[in-house]
Amino acid sequence: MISLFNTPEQKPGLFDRMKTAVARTRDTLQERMDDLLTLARPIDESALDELEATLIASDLGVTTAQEIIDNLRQAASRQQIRDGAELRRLLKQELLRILNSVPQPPVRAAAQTEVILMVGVNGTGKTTTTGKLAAYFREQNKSVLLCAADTFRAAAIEQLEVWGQRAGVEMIRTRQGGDPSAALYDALVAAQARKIDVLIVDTAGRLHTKNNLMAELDKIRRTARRLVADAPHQTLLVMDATTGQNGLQQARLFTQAAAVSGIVLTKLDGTAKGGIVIAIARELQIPVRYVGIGEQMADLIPFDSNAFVDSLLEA
Ligand SMILES: Nc1nc2c(ncn2[C@@H]2O[C@H](COP(=O)(O)OP(=O)(O)O)[C@@H](O)[C@H]2O)c(=O)[nH]1
Ligand SMILES: [Mg+2]
Repeated sequence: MISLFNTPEQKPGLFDRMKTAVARTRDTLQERMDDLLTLARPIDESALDELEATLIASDLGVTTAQEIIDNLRQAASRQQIRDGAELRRLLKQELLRILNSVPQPPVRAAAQTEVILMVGVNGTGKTTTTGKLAAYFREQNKSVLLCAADTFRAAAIEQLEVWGQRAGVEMIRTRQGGDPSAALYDALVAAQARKIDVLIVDTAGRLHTKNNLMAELDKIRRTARRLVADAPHQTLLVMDATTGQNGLQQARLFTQAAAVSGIVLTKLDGTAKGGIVIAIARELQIPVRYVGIGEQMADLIPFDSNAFVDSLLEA
Protein backbone atom coordinates (compact mmCIF):
# COMPACT_ATOMS: atom_id res chain seq x y z
CA MET A 1 0.00 0.00 0.00
CA ILE A 2 1.28 3.44 -0.77
CA SER A 3 1.82 5.27 2.49
CA LEU A 4 0.05 8.59 2.64
CA PHE A 5 0.83 9.59 6.19
CA ASN A 6 3.25 7.41 8.11
CA THR A 7 6.30 7.69 5.93
CA PRO A 8 9.64 7.46 7.77
CA GLU A 9 10.15 11.15 7.14
CA GLN A 10 6.80 11.99 8.73
CA LYS A 11 8.10 14.82 10.91
CA PRO A 12 9.70 17.01 8.25
CA GLY A 13 6.85 15.98 5.97
CA LEU A 14 4.36 17.34 8.44
CA PHE A 15 6.25 20.58 8.81
CA ASP A 16 6.52 21.08 5.06
CA ARG A 17 2.85 20.40 4.59
CA MET A 18 1.96 22.85 7.35
CA LYS A 19 4.13 25.45 5.61
CA THR A 20 2.24 24.94 2.38
CA ALA A 21 -1.09 25.01 4.22
CA VAL A 22 -0.46 28.41 5.81
CA ALA A 23 1.37 29.90 2.82
CA ARG A 24 -1.34 32.44 2.01
CA THR A 25 -1.81 33.48 5.62
CA ARG A 26 1.95 33.77 6.11
CA ASP A 27 2.49 35.80 2.95
CA THR A 28 -0.33 38.21 3.76
CA LEU A 29 0.71 38.56 7.38
CA GLN A 30 4.39 39.02 6.67
CA GLU A 31 3.80 41.42 3.83
CA ARG A 32 1.84 43.65 6.20
CA MET A 33 4.43 43.24 8.95
CA ASP A 34 7.48 43.56 6.77
CA ASP A 35 8.38 47.06 8.01
CA LEU A 36 7.97 45.99 11.62
CA LEU A 37 9.87 42.75 11.47
CA THR A 38 12.89 44.37 9.86
CA LEU A 39 13.04 47.33 12.26
CA ALA A 40 16.56 47.90 13.55
CA ARG A 41 15.50 49.94 16.57
CA PRO A 42 13.39 49.30 19.69
CA ILE A 43 9.69 48.70 19.11
CA ASP A 44 7.53 51.68 20.09
CA GLU A 45 3.83 52.28 20.69
CA SER A 46 2.92 53.12 17.09
CA ALA A 47 4.62 49.96 15.82
CA LEU A 48 2.49 47.94 18.21
CA ASP A 49 -0.69 49.68 17.05
CA GLU A 50 0.24 48.73 13.51
CA LEU A 51 0.84 45.15 14.58
CA GLU A 52 -2.55 45.01 16.30
CA ALA A 53 -4.32 46.05 13.10
CA THR A 54 -2.41 43.43 11.15
CA LEU A 55 -3.32 40.67 13.57
CA ILE A 56 -6.99 41.62 13.42
CA ALA A 57 -6.84 41.61 9.62
CA SER A 58 -5.49 38.04 9.76
CA ASP A 59 -8.61 36.97 11.65
CA LEU A 60 -7.09 36.49 15.07
CA GLY A 61 -10.05 38.42 16.43
CA VAL A 62 -10.13 41.71 18.28
CA THR A 63 -9.94 40.39 21.84
CA THR A 64 -7.15 37.96 21.03
CA ALA A 65 -5.14 40.61 19.19
CA GLN A 66 -5.60 43.02 22.10
CA GLU A 67 -4.39 40.49 24.63
CA ILE A 68 -1.27 39.79 22.58
CA ILE A 69 -0.53 43.49 22.09
CA ASP A 70 -1.05 44.23 25.80
CA ASN A 71 1.56 41.62 26.68
CA LEU A 72 3.96 42.94 24.06
CA ARG A 73 3.37 46.49 25.27
CA GLN A 74 4.45 45.49 28.76
CA ALA A 75 7.63 44.01 27.35
CA ALA A 76 8.21 47.11 25.21
CA SER A 77 7.77 49.45 28.18
CA ARG A 78 10.54 47.53 29.90
CA GLN A 79 12.69 48.20 26.82
CA GLN A 80 12.71 44.52 26.06
CA ILE A 81 11.89 44.58 22.38
CA ARG A 82 15.16 45.72 20.85
CA ASP A 83 14.26 45.23 17.19
CA GLY A 84 12.03 43.51 14.68
CA ALA A 85 13.71 40.14 15.10
CA GLU A 86 13.01 40.28 18.81
CA LEU A 87 9.40 41.24 18.07
CA ARG A 88 9.05 38.18 15.83
CA ARG A 89 10.39 35.93 18.60
CA LEU A 90 8.04 37.41 21.22
CA LEU A 91 5.04 37.23 18.91
CA LYS A 92 5.76 33.54 18.28
CA GLN A 93 5.91 33.03 22.03
CA GLU A 94 2.56 34.74 22.50
CA LEU A 95 0.87 32.62 19.81
CA LEU A 96 2.30 29.42 21.26
CA ARG A 97 1.23 30.41 24.76
CA ILE A 98 -2.38 30.77 23.56
CA LEU A 99 -2.35 27.53 21.55
CA ASN A 100 -0.76 25.55 24.37
CA SER A 101 -3.16 26.89 27.01
CA VAL A 102 -5.97 24.81 25.52
CA PRO A 103 -6.66 21.66 27.54
CA GLN A 104 -5.64 18.57 25.55
CA PRO A 105 -7.89 15.50 25.48
CA PRO A 106 -6.79 12.55 27.59
CA VAL A 107 -5.29 9.62 25.74
CA ARG A 108 -7.77 6.79 26.06
CA ALA A 109 -7.15 3.08 26.30
CA ALA A 110 -8.37 1.34 23.17
CA ALA A 111 -10.43 -1.36 24.85
CA GLN A 112 -13.54 -0.92 22.75
CA THR A 113 -14.67 0.80 19.59
CA GLU A 114 -13.81 4.49 19.61
CA VAL A 115 -16.80 6.48 18.40
CA ILE A 116 -16.07 9.77 16.64
CA LEU A 117 -18.95 12.09 15.87
CA MET A 118 -18.46 14.64 13.10
CA VAL A 119 -20.58 17.79 13.45
CA GLY A 120 -20.70 21.19 11.74
CA VAL A 121 -22.55 23.41 9.32
CA ASN A 122 -23.27 22.11 5.79
CA GLY A 123 -20.45 22.66 3.35
CA THR A 124 -17.70 22.93 5.95
CA GLY A 125 -16.23 19.57 4.93
CA LYS A 126 -17.68 16.97 7.31
CA THR A 127 -18.09 14.20 4.75
CA THR A 128 -14.74 14.90 3.10
CA THR A 129 -13.00 14.91 6.48
CA THR A 130 -14.76 11.70 7.50
CA GLY A 131 -13.26 10.05 4.42
CA LYS A 132 -9.81 11.52 5.04
CA LEU A 133 -9.88 10.41 8.68
CA ALA A 134 -10.86 6.90 7.64
CA ALA A 135 -7.78 6.75 5.43
CA TYR A 136 -5.64 8.27 8.17
CA PHE A 137 -6.67 5.60 10.71
CA ARG A 138 -6.31 2.83 8.14
CA GLU A 139 -2.71 3.98 7.67
CA GLN A 140 -2.26 3.31 11.38
CA ASN A 141 -3.59 -0.21 10.82
CA LYS A 142 -6.80 0.51 12.68
CA SER A 143 -10.04 -1.01 11.48
CA VAL A 144 -12.58 1.64 10.56
CA LEU A 145 -16.33 1.67 9.95
CA LEU A 146 -18.29 4.66 8.64
CA CYS A 147 -21.84 5.60 9.54
CA ALA A 148 -23.90 7.77 7.21
CA ALA A 149 -26.03 9.67 9.72
CA ASP A 150 -26.70 12.55 7.33
CA THR A 151 -29.88 11.05 5.96
CA PHE A 152 -31.49 14.21 4.64
CA ARG A 153 -30.10 13.92 1.14
CA ALA A 154 -29.44 10.75 -0.87
CA ALA A 155 -26.42 12.50 -2.36
CA ALA A 156 -24.88 12.84 1.08
CA ILE A 157 -25.03 9.08 1.69
CA GLU A 158 -23.58 8.34 -1.75
CA GLN A 159 -20.81 10.89 -1.25
CA LEU A 160 -19.73 9.14 1.93
CA GLU A 161 -19.92 5.79 0.21
CA VAL A 162 -17.47 6.98 -2.44
CA TRP A 163 -15.06 8.10 0.29
CA GLY A 164 -15.47 4.74 2.02
CA GLN A 165 -14.51 2.95 -1.18
CA ARG A 166 -11.48 5.17 -1.69
CA ALA A 167 -10.31 4.57 1.86
CA GLY A 168 -11.14 0.88 1.69
CA VAL A 169 -13.61 0.88 4.57
CA GLU A 170 -17.23 -0.14 4.89
CA MET A 171 -20.19 2.07 5.57
CA ILE A 172 -23.47 1.52 7.40
CA ARG A 173 -26.42 3.40 6.00
CA THR A 174 -30.13 3.74 6.28
CA ARG A 175 -32.52 4.92 3.60
CA GLN A 176 -32.71 8.60 2.72
CA GLY A 177 -35.00 10.36 5.18
CA GLY A 178 -34.46 7.60 7.73
CA ASP A 179 -33.66 8.24 11.36
CA PRO A 180 -29.97 9.12 11.80
CA SER A 181 -30.00 7.51 15.24
CA ALA A 182 -31.25 4.25 13.75
CA ALA A 183 -28.33 4.25 11.32
CA LEU A 184 -25.99 4.90 14.23
CA TYR A 185 -27.53 2.08 16.25
CA ASP A 186 -26.97 -0.37 13.42
CA ALA A 187 -23.43 0.91 12.95
CA LEU A 188 -22.62 0.49 16.64
CA VAL A 189 -23.93 -3.07 16.66
CA ALA A 190 -21.87 -3.88 13.56
CA ALA A 191 -18.76 -2.19 14.96
CA GLN A 192 -18.96 -4.17 18.19
CA ALA A 193 -19.63 -7.47 16.44
CA ARG A 194 -16.68 -6.89 14.11
CA LYS A 195 -14.44 -5.50 16.88
CA ILE A 196 -13.88 -2.32 14.89
CA ASP A 197 -11.31 0.13 16.31
CA VAL A 198 -12.86 3.38 15.09
CA LEU A 199 -16.43 4.22 14.08
CA ILE A 200 -16.75 7.62 12.38
CA VAL A 201 -20.24 9.11 12.23
CA ASP A 202 -20.97 11.71 9.54
CA THR A 203 -23.95 13.86 10.59
CA ALA A 204 -26.15 16.44 8.87
CA GLY A 205 -25.35 20.09 9.36
CA ARG A 206 -28.75 21.43 8.61
CA LEU A 207 -29.35 24.26 11.01
CA HIS A 208 -33.08 24.73 11.04
CA THR A 209 -33.17 26.15 14.47
CA LYS A 210 -30.76 25.75 17.30
CA ASN A 211 -33.29 23.65 19.23
CA ASN A 212 -33.72 21.36 16.27
CA LEU A 213 -30.00 20.79 16.04
CA MET A 214 -29.59 20.27 19.76
CA ALA A 215 -32.40 17.71 19.87
CA GLU A 216 -30.93 15.80 16.94
CA LEU A 217 -27.38 15.74 18.28
CA ASP A 218 -28.66 14.86 21.71
CA LYS A 219 -30.57 11.89 20.39
CA ILE A 220 -27.51 10.69 18.49
CA ARG A 221 -25.37 10.98 21.62
CA ARG A 222 -27.90 9.09 23.73
CA THR A 223 -28.10 6.34 21.13
CA ALA A 224 -24.32 6.01 21.12
CA ARG A 225 -24.23 5.74 24.91
CA ARG A 226 -26.85 3.02 24.96
CA LEU A 227 -24.39 0.62 23.35
CA VAL A 228 -20.98 2.07 24.26
CA ALA A 229 -20.95 3.53 27.75
CA ASP A 230 -18.69 6.56 27.25
CA ALA A 231 -19.42 7.24 23.57
CA PRO A 232 -19.02 9.42 21.65
CA HIS A 233 -15.36 9.53 22.64
CA GLN A 234 -14.67 12.45 20.36
CA THR A 235 -17.03 15.02 18.90
CA LEU A 236 -15.15 16.84 16.17
CA LEU A 237 -16.53 20.16 15.00
CA VAL A 238 -15.63 20.76 11.36
CA MET A 239 -15.01 24.44 10.64
CA ASP A 240 -14.31 26.10 7.32
CA ALA A 241 -11.26 28.36 7.74
CA THR A 242 -12.35 30.61 4.87
CA THR A 243 -15.36 31.78 6.88
CA GLY A 244 -13.09 33.36 9.49
CA GLN A 245 -14.84 35.10 12.36
CA ASN A 246 -18.31 34.04 11.11
CA GLY A 247 -17.21 30.45 11.46
CA LEU A 248 -16.33 31.20 15.04
CA GLN A 249 -19.89 32.33 15.69
CA GLN A 250 -21.26 29.11 14.24
CA ALA A 251 -18.77 27.15 16.30
CA ARG A 252 -20.08 28.72 19.49
CA LEU A 253 -23.56 27.49 18.62
CA PHE A 254 -22.30 23.95 18.14
CA THR A 255 -20.27 23.94 21.32
CA GLN A 256 -23.49 24.76 23.14
CA ALA A 257 -25.44 22.03 21.35
CA ALA A 258 -22.87 19.24 21.44
CA ALA A 259 -19.97 18.61 23.79
CA VAL A 260 -17.33 19.40 21.17
CA SER A 261 -13.97 17.86 22.06
CA GLY A 262 -11.92 19.01 19.11
CA ILE A 263 -11.93 21.09 15.94
CA VAL A 264 -11.06 20.13 12.39
CA LEU A 265 -10.23 23.29 10.49
CA THR A 266 -10.76 22.68 6.78
CA LYS A 267 -9.75 24.64 3.67
CA LEU A 268 -6.71 26.16 5.30
CA ASP A 269 -5.09 25.75 1.88
CA GLY A 270 -7.35 28.36 0.30
CA THR A 271 -7.29 31.21 2.78
CA ALA A 272 -5.27 34.04 4.24
CA LYS A 273 -7.43 33.82 7.37
CA GLY A 274 -5.36 31.14 9.11
CA GLY A 275 -5.13 33.37 12.18
CA ILE A 276 -8.52 31.96 13.09
CA VAL A 277 -6.62 29.01 14.63
CA ILE A 278 -5.43 31.34 17.39
CA ALA A 279 -8.89 32.84 17.92
CA ILE A 280 -10.40 29.34 18.21
CA ALA A 281 -7.89 28.38 20.89
CA ARG A 282 -8.32 31.59 22.85
CA GLU A 283 -12.07 31.98 22.59
CA LEU A 284 -13.39 28.42 22.43
CA GLN A 285 -10.68 26.72 24.50
CA ILE A 286 -11.07 23.66 22.30
CA PRO A 287 -8.02 22.08 20.65
CA VAL A 288 -7.66 22.10 16.87
CA ARG A 289 -6.94 18.40 16.20
CA TYR A 290 -6.59 18.31 12.41
CA VAL A 291 -6.41 20.72 9.52
CA GLY A 292 -7.70 20.12 6.01
CA ILE A 293 -5.35 21.31 3.28
CA GLY A 294 -7.07 20.22 0.08
CA GLU A 295 -9.75 18.03 -1.44
CA GLN A 296 -7.76 14.80 -1.76
CA MET A 297 -7.70 11.90 0.66
CA ALA A 298 -4.23 12.65 2.01
CA ASP A 299 -4.96 16.36 2.49
CA LEU A 300 -5.38 16.17 6.24
CA ILE A 301 -2.68 16.78 8.82
CA PRO A 302 -2.72 16.42 12.59
CA PHE A 303 -2.44 19.89 14.05
CA ASP A 304 0.84 20.76 15.73
CA SER A 305 1.14 24.17 17.38
CA ASN A 306 4.92 24.44 16.98
CA ALA A 307 4.76 23.61 13.29
CA PHE A 308 1.89 26.07 12.84
CA VAL A 309 3.55 29.01 14.57
CA ASP A 310 6.94 28.35 13.00
CA SER A 311 5.37 28.13 9.56
CA LEU A 312 3.41 31.31 10.08
CA LEU A 313 6.25 33.45 11.38
CA GLU A 314 9.38 31.90 9.96
CA ALA A 315 11.91 34.48 8.91
N1 LIG B 1 -9.71 23.21 -0.63
C1 LIG B 1 -10.31 22.41 0.26
N2 LIG B 1 -11.58 22.01 0.04
C2 LIG B 1 -12.17 21.21 0.95
C3 LIG B 1 -11.48 20.80 2.13
N3 LIG B 1 -12.35 20.04 2.86
C4 LIG B 1 -13.50 19.97 2.15
N4 LIG B 1 -13.41 20.67 0.99
C5 LIG B 1 -14.46 20.88 -0.02
O1 LIG B 1 -15.59 21.49 0.56
C6 LIG B 1 -16.79 21.07 -0.09
C7 LIG B 1 -17.81 20.62 0.94
O2 LIG B 1 -17.36 19.43 1.56
P1 LIG B 1 -18.33 18.35 2.21
O3 LIG B 1 -17.45 17.30 2.82
O4 LIG B 1 -19.35 17.89 1.25
O5 LIG B 1 -19.04 19.22 3.37
P2 LIG B 1 -20.22 18.80 4.38
O6 LIG B 1 -21.47 19.39 3.84
O7 LIG B 1 -19.86 19.42 5.69
O8 LIG B 1 -20.24 17.32 4.47
C8 LIG B 1 -16.37 20.00 -1.05
O9 LIG B 1 -16.29 20.56 -2.35
C9 LIG B 1 -14.99 19.56 -0.59
O10 LIG B 1 -14.17 19.08 -1.62
C10 LIG B 1 -10.13 21.28 2.35
O11 LIG B 1 -9.46 21.00 3.35
N5 LIG B 1 -9.60 22.08 1.37
MG1 LIG C 1 -21.82 16.00 4.18
